[in-house]
Amino acid sequence: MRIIELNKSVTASNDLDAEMLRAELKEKGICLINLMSSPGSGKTTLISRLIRDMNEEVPIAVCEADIDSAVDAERIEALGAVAIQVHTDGMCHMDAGMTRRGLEGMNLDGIRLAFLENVGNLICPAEYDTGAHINMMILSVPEGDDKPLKYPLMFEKSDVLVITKTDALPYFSFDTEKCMQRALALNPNLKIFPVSAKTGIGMDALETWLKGRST
Ligand SMILES: Nc1nc2c(ncn2[C@@H]2O[C@H](COP(=O)(O)OP(=O)(O)O)[C@@H](O)[C@H]2O)c(=O)[nH]1
Ligand SMILES: [Mg+2]
Repeated sequence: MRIIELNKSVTASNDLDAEMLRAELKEKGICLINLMSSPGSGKTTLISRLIRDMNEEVPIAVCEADIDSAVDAERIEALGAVAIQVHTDGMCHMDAGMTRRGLEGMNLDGIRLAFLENVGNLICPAEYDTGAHINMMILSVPEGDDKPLKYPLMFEKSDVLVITKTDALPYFSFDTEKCMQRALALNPNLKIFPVSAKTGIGMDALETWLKGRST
């Protein structure tokens, strides 16, 4: 009986693919950010705000990963940034090979910051190295401050946590301090930015940090 350990071998080669992609992008002066969160937490809205605020100074490209549709890539392209949509054939995450194919579909000349908007969920994307230089996750206020307790791997694997929709804080019992403590207990190196992509509050600090990483 022959048994193929698909999970293990796929992950092993994915880690190598990811290292190669990371090195190649660095060589080209491109910083790749893997943006992960639940569906509807505000990934496309955050990227859109960053494009409006930063694209002239720091040219941005976006690879949108979804099971279906092209609405997100269309939203990004309408803002004047380079964009591509990839469909994951039903898969709930992006790996390094898929990310490479998405990036290869775009003209990256002059691009300094590339976003991968990963498939929306807090579980599978945390398990795969995409080749990104920065893993960024979003937790939005309506989702609740207990999410670090329920999805610890995502918080452990992320370099940056953006707590978004802070304009909605008056309407939800979301304890920002408690949420930050829970996240930092899992990952003491986590950088945390509370923002509202709608009103712009808190975006300055995130954008200054991103500019520092894209040089
Ligand atoms: N109030 C508020 N709504 C937001 C904010 N960011 C996103 N949204 C809304 O949340 C919904 C989902 O946003 P979207 O960016 O499409 O989420 P995605 O599925 O993670 O890409 C939309 O109705 C947005 O207008 C925010 O900072 N504040
Ligand atoms: Mg989206």
